[in-house]
Amino acid sequence: MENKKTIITYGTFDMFHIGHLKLLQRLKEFGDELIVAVSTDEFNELKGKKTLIPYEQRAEIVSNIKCVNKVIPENSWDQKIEDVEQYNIDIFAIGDDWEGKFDFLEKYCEVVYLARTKNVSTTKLKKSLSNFLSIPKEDILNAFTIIEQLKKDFE
Ligand code: C2G
Repeated sequence: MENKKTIITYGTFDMFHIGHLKLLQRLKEFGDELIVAVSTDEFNELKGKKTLIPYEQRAEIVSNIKCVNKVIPENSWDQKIEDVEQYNIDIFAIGDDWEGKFDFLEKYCEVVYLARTKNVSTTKLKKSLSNFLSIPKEDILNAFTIIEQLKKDFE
């Protein structure tokens, strides 16, 4: 395809959620090919980020997202310039939680920071999961008993 536009983004994509999906879908609208560099487990340790889902599964999920054309591993902070050159990248894009952090790439390609999707994050998902799991089992059982009783009362 003549003057095909290629976009690249980087991320952990742990517990894949709607915020990740909306970002990737918006990125694909910028061009024709979307490459996603998924942070390896080792690199996440460097980032100080604890992930629930191992790299292989995170990479497989992202590579099966309709708008994603290619997944590569993100092993270090320093691979972006090399990736931009190797894959003939036209646009580097990432969520605006990184605003300004990757402006050095402007010498090699367009740099775009996109607004994050509000009210969803892997951290929030983990928190609600741990809140739910911390409810004592007897309280959950009691709730079910009450619901069953209410259903009988209203029969
Ligand atoms: N994101 C978003 N909306 C959310 C959550 C995340 O748009 N509610 C975006 C982030 O801004 C990022 C991408 O989804 O562009 C992936 O988010 P993370 O998995 O948290 O990625 P991060 O750990 O920030 O890794 O070299 C760059 C780093 O690897 C980025």
